[in-house]
Amino acid sequence: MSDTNNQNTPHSDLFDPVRFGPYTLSNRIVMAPLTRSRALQGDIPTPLAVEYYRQRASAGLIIAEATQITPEGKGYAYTPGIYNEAQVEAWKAITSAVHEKGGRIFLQLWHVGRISHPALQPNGALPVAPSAIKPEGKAFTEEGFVPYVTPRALEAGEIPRLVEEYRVASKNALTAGFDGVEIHAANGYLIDQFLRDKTNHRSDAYGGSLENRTRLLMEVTQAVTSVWGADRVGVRLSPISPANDIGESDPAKIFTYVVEQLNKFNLLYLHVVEGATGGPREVENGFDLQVLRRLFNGIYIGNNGYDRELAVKVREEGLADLVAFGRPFISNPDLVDRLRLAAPLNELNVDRLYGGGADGYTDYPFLGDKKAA
Ligand code: 8OZ
Repeated sequence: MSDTNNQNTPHSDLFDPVRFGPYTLSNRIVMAPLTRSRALQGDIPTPLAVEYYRQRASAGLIIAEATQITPEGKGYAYTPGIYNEAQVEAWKAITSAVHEKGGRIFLQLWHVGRISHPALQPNGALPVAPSAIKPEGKAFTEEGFVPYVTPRALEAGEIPRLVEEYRVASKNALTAGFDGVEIHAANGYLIDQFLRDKTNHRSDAYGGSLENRTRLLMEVTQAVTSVWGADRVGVRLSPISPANDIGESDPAKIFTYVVEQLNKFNLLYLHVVEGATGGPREVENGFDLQVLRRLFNGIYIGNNGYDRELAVKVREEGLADLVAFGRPFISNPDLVDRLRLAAPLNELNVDRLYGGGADGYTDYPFLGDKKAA
């Protein structure tokens, strides 16, 4: 075998096996966690998700879609949960299907905090948050889009229950056959709301200083690693993203501190949304995220706006260990083959991202498939 795939595509180690904690991944290409809003009543993953993830099992690693750890952690219609047995059983079918295809799959543990609405909450309660500050924007409910409300500030005495919910969800993920878990600390959801001074105005042990704002993430990481061991746990951050009306006066300072603190756990990986989530990689008032990569003592996964060229380049330059692709994985179940061969990609059907059934979910063609009539 030569070290080229064809004349035009010099070898990249993106396509080579790589050690990943206790695992060997078949390549360095990660399927990013992607909300698809197709779960059944009771926040149970749809049987269609078995086929969806099986189709994408050639990713070196799949990070399954954000999944609420508790009913209060839900912020969008039809997202799946990992807080009861029926959900665990449904996830088992998914992890088995991926494993049968030789893939690896982690679960992303999610609590949305204030990015929710009473229509999505048990007993129509207010969403919870570090502080009672209303986000700009609208929630996606079963009745359509409705403006966010002012959330209820969590009492300090409730935080142990919250951390316990992360621990139980972590155990459930283990029972469900996942290979590991990712703590969702990005994109303006609950943990990110605690980290940042725009959303955290607390005056107790969970607000104010860098240490206090980072405390919830530390406690959650402690709980999750107590179940999994640090070598099967990652954390996702989006340090310079404005997603979900989040904001911070000094992102470089808090996120440098966060990574220093995370280093104490010797986690498997750090997964960074580079830029504005789903948007430009360069943002105003950003900072050089390579600072975090250099500081972190585990594997660095880069994400956001990657194409083949950029992924190959960051590997050549050593700027990321693994590269996560989001939207390209929705429309290309065989994305790894297509990138390896520098083949054209299927177009994304943006009208079928959220909600619905197989359409725009499990019906994207593989290379060599006959086009549907
Ligand atoms: C898009 C739509 C709904 C949720 C995230 C979990 O931003 C999400 C999400 C993205 O992390």
